[in-house]
Amino acid sequence: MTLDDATLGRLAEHLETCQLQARDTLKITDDYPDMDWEDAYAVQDRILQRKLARGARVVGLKCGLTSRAKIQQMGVTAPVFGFLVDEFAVAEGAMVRTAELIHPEVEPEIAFVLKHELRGPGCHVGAALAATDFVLPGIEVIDSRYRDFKFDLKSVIADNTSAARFVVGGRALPAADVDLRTCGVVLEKNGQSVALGAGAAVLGHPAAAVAALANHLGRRGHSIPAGSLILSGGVTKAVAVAPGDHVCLRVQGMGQVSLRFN
Ligand code: OOG
Ligand code: MG
Repeated sequence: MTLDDATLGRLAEHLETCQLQARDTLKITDDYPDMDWEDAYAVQDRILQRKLARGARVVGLKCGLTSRAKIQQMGVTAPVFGFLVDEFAVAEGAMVRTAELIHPEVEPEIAFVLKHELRGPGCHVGAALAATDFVLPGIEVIDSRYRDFKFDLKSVIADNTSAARFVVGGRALPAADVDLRTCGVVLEKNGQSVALGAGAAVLGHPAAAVAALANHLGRRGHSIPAGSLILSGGVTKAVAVAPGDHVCLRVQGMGQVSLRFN
């Protein structure tokens, strides 16, 4: 850790205020170039503490920057992890208000729901699949608080990995009933296919992202609780959305889930 308590608290307040007021900011490493990974996750934790103090509920966890497409799009090198609270959850087919967001983009993801706790280190695809109750399609709406989505890894971790909204839906399947590597993913915007891929784009197998999350939490003395919903990360690059857009994600064998933006 390089940052003191007061600074961590101030950065968390700043980034959360940007989120709540839909205002952008410059990346925080511009002012704190020496901040380390622990500092970055400590700022994220403090944002969560602020939300919990106001009555928020944690509804899940997310992995980000787990596909080559996302890594190339954002110019970064390693996966990142964040939290999902109830204020981010959107109902299937619902309207997302873009006025509450800065510059939203959508990502096609595979969501996991665990039936057992998963505790790292040492988790692998097999352990993640064994702990999985079912998988289903999910659209994540990311909205970096950083101007023009320009950030480095530490800044984006502190900003809860750009988490803003998400929806899951379609058809939930037991993980054993689908080959998550070859399973096709098609993201449509206003009826046109705008991004497509297969599950293997996410670390070779989307369950590898869940295992990486468990290993990340394990290093910090935590685990993924049973019942958790986990977004395993965008399969393709993210696609910008604007008022009037309708976005539909189709995942092979798992139906579709959609969102509208106004
Ligand atoms: C960071 C979050 C990336 C994903 O699925 O890869 C993410 C960003 O690109 O703003 O959620
Ligand atoms: Mg994502």
